[in-house]
Amino acid sequence: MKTENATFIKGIRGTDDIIFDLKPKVAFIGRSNVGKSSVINSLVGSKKLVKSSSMPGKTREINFFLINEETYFVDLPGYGFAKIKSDQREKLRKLIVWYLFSGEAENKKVVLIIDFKIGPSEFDLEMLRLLQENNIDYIVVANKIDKISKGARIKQVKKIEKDLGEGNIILYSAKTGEGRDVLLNEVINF
Ligand SMILES: Nc1nc2c(ncn2[C@@H]2O[C@H](COP(=O)(O)OP(=O)(O)O)[C@@H](O)[C@H]2O)c(=O)[nH]1
Ligand SMILES: [Mg+2]
Repeated sequence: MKTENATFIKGIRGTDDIIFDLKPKVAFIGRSNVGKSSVINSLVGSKKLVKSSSMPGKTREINFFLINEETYFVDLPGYGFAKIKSDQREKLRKLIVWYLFSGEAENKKVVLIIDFKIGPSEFDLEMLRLLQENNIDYIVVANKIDKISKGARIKQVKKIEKDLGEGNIILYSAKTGEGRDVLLNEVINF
């Protein structure tokens, strides 16, 4: 599928009219540097819609991108980044938890991005538990599969599924575009 139109709308740090907009909102979450911005860019076919940064933990706002005038892609700050001062980190954690779990933002879906090579971190597992407890519609994407040879992938998939306690993950590479059609299908017009 071609994504024709992707526009940055705004970044928010707390409640805002945009979260009451009833268009579907797909939030991309994961630890810093896992490739959230890159995944969004690869989905919309742009190298620069979302700034992908070599400086982890830089996104401090919740950024809204409108895709084809019908769906929001929502880039959340990364969690679990150790180099951010702990009061800042706590602020970001609260912002993420507010957006995902306060119930203010409606019509949400969450794409939880993990690193295929590293597997889920403790933060990822905690996030997964919260998504399940709060009955949020979510999917797990394992990004950076290009870093592992095809032959070694099945073993890694099994390990990740065991760690997550579930077997429904999308294998993805923002670098090569592998998995793009499968993920687009999940996030456009869900
Ligand atoms: N090899 C590889 N590198 C990736 C992939 N996705 C992202 N990266 C790299 O990982 C780093 C962090 O990406 P970024 O999108 O900024 O992560 P974010 O902090 O989660 O938004 C960058 O250097 C990207 O080029 C991927 O699928 N494969
Ligand atoms: Mg980012």
